[in-house]
Amino acid sequence: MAADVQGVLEAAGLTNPQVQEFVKEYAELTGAERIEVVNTSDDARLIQEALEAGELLPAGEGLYYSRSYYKDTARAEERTIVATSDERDKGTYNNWHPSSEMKPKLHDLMRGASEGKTMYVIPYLMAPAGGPLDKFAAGVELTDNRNVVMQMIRMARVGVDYINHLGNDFVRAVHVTGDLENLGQGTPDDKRYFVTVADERTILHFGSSYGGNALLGKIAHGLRQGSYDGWKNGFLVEQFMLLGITDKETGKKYNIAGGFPSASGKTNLAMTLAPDALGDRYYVEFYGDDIAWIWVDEDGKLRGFNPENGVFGVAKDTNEKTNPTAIESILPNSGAIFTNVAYNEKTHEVWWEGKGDKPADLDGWMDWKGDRIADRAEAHVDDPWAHPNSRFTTQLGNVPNVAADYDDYRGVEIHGIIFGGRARDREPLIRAIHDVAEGVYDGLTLGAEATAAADGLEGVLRYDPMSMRPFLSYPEADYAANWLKVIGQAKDKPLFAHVNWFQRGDDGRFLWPGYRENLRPLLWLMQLKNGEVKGRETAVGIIPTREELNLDGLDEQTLSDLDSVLAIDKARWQQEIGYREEHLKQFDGLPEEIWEAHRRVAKALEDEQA
Ligand code: GTP
Ligand code: SPV
Ligand code: MN
Repeated sequence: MAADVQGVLEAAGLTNPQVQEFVKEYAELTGAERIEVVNTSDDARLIQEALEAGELLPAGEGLYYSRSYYKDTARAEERTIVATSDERDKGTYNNWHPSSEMKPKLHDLMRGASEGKTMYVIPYLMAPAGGPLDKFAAGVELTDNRNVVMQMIRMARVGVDYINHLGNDFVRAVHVTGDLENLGQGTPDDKRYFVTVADERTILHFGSSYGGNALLGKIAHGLRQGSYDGWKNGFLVEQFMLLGITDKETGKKYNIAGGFPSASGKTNLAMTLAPDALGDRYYVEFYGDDIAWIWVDEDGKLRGFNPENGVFGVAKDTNEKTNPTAIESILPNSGAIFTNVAYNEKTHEVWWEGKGDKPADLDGWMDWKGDRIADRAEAHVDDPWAHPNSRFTTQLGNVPNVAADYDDYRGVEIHGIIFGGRARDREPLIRAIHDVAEGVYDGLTLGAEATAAADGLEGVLRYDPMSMRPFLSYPEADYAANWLKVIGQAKDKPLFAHVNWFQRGDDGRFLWPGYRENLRPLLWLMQLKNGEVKGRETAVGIIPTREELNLDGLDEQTLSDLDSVLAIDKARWQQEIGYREEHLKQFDGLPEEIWEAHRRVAKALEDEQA
């Protein structure tokens, strides 16, 4: 086999000699039977092949359904490792191991593991093409899984032209699925490993075909490797959404980037439309929903782009009312792929919790595991039909409010940076933070409930710095310093804010309606930046007054809950300061500015108390 790899690559127009060497090395190691170079134009044929092989099922005209193995439905954080040759790269959360230990381990697991299979060679770019960051954004994923190829075609820019001219400036990304039924997922004998060898720009993932474990351009490169490269080269790579809001009356446009942990509302916020009750004064544009690369340009402007070319969105609760834009982006002929939702084998419909009424006629319906709903045992009749981390994959071009300039490598200016997560108490709807160090401090102390996007952690309350905990690749102290350095270069500092759509009442219900209504606090933030409102100063930031928020069209319940949603519980906050101190102490060498910000907030709380 290995002998004719060169011929196959040349014939496919893959001429970069370093890439050729890389493919040869891993073709030999994994024992793949065939090599196939992938370009975006191959999508229709690959889809057809996958349908014929039963790897994809039809889900309507130009829509597809796939089911991953039932023990393989989310990222596996405890199996995810950052490896380098320098122990100083060991952080609190990056699960660092020496590369001298991890590389041989992964090579052993991968040896011969693709025998009889095709190895797809996917040249890709995690950036709008043509800019100076291309050399950090280019990669080649080798995978033995056809579904991964079709997902990558949707999520990244794919084709040989993205990498032929880049010499050695590409990430080497190898994905081997492994025998999913015999990997001991979640047991002491777990055989999966998801390793980023950051200082060699090499990604070796073994034992999954799911999302961030398998589409290596997205999470492993686009976030983990990207943030390591950003550290070494002076930019930021974050799990951030990015949107633009235009006020048609004033003609002003504000772009806001924001970090919320996985499955905590980035896609929904980035796709949001202004609530109907606000008329058509505000126009919201989608740039990105999961990742932003951020830098300061020659003019001192903070800018960012979305490196992805598609959306890998959580299906649960996506409907016409919560997220009409998402629904419009997965219509027939969009090419969207649904993963691990419920599927009707007769009508080819898909369904998930919160999509709309549950189908009354069970005929043909199967749950995310592929089990017939009508055959469920009594004890399981109420189990979810779709997996809570089930997803839809669709290209940015299908998103109706995607910004006209989303594909521009120059990115857009960023005026605001927000952090948020699922917090059932303490965090108000929004609190603005003028000071940069305090804003970075706020990001580092982001605390939220984990979600089903990470295997086995749903509901666990934990600190998730800047929403990057599962993706951090280098020590937190250096991470904080890189943030202060990059933002410090910006002439116009972004306004920071912390938001929370997830406060709950004693009865467990959400106090804020969320979704499209989330635009209201963001409009207030724009006005604050503009000096049009003043808000109410508190120890933990500036809170909108009731009068300043646009409340047109909100229901009675929301209006009566509003005071709670805007309240600061001082006792709870003082307790939080203690927890934060413990959290930050883990990070050796944290910049003094962050500690100063911490002490300032603690003191302000104390003074307020007196
Ligand atoms: P990842 O793709 O995992 O990084 O997730 P994400 O941060 O993009 O989260 P997403 O927008 O997909 O939302 C995750 C879940 O939270 C979905 O089930 C949404 O329906 C729900 N959600 C999003 N926004 C809100 C909100 O404002 N209020 C409430 N109650 N739920 C929300
Ligand atoms: C996340 O979990 O943050 C995601 C989905 O964006 S996955 O690609 O599965 O990592
Ligand atoms: Mn994400």
